[in-house]
Amino acid sequence: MAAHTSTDTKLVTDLSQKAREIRLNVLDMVYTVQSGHIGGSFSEAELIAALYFHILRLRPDNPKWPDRDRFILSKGHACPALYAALAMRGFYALDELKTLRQFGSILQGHPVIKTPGIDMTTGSLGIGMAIAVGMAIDAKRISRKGFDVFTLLGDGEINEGVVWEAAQTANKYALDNLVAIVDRNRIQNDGFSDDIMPVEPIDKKFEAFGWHVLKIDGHDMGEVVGALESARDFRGKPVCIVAYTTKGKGVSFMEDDHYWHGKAPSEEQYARARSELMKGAIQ
Ligand SMILES: Cc1ncc(C[n+]2csc(CCOP(=O)(O)OP(=O)(O)O)c2C)c(N)n1
Repeated sequence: MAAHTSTDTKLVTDLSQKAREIRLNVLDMVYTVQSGHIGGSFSEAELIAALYFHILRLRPDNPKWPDRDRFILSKGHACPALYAALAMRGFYALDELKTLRQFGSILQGHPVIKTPGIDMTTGSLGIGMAIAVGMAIDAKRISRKGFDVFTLLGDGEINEGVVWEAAQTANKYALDNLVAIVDRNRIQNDGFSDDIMPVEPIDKKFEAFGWHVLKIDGHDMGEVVGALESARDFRGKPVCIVAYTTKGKGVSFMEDDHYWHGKAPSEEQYARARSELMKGAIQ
């Protein structure tokens, strides 16, 4: 489905391993504090791994480096995966992950800009996309710093009207430094996205708004890398990547079940989930 699939097998294998580590860290942190969003963190794990370990130009020792690429997790509730990736990249110690959602922690329940590596506060669905458009306008027309901007949205999130206001603004300014990824895991917090508010055809909608669209299997790391590289290099239009994923990916009893949108596992569920992730039982 992707524009091209990466043939760099070592890169793809290494990034897949990072995605697995991200899932393990997410599981550990949500279990430890008994709070947080697993389902949407697991569906985005390959996307986050490819962004943070391959695509984004970042300096963990200088998180506010002005020329860095920007990433905005517009589906802000799924921050455990992002927090794990930032710790793994060295923005802060892995030990911080144990403080998820605790009073005074740098790792709040939704991303806040004070956290090293977080480019924007999000959590109110839709606003991340609008802010990404503003940052992309800055990079192209105001500061002209030339960085790229990536944002990740949920398929439930794109019900929000502000997403489409932002999409048409990106078209107006031909923001070819902007990539919006839709995590098409088909599930929101309490049911199937298409029952709550049908979102298809996502590809045709973005095309009608003037975007170039790629469709990928969001768990196939070759396709993820290929699409992100193509999107970054594409010129003339903003790019939307529709990534078909599975909510709760990697743990059999969490997959495709909205229960796991924001619930923490029991001791027995944690042990089972960890063992499945360690074995890579589900690829
Ligand atoms: C403006 C706004 N409305 C409602 C919510 C509550 N909310 C949090 S997560 C969520 C479901 C999001 O579903 P989706 O975008 O598909 O995310 P994913 O399945 O990838 O976790 C909702 C409605 C919110 N955070 N912001």
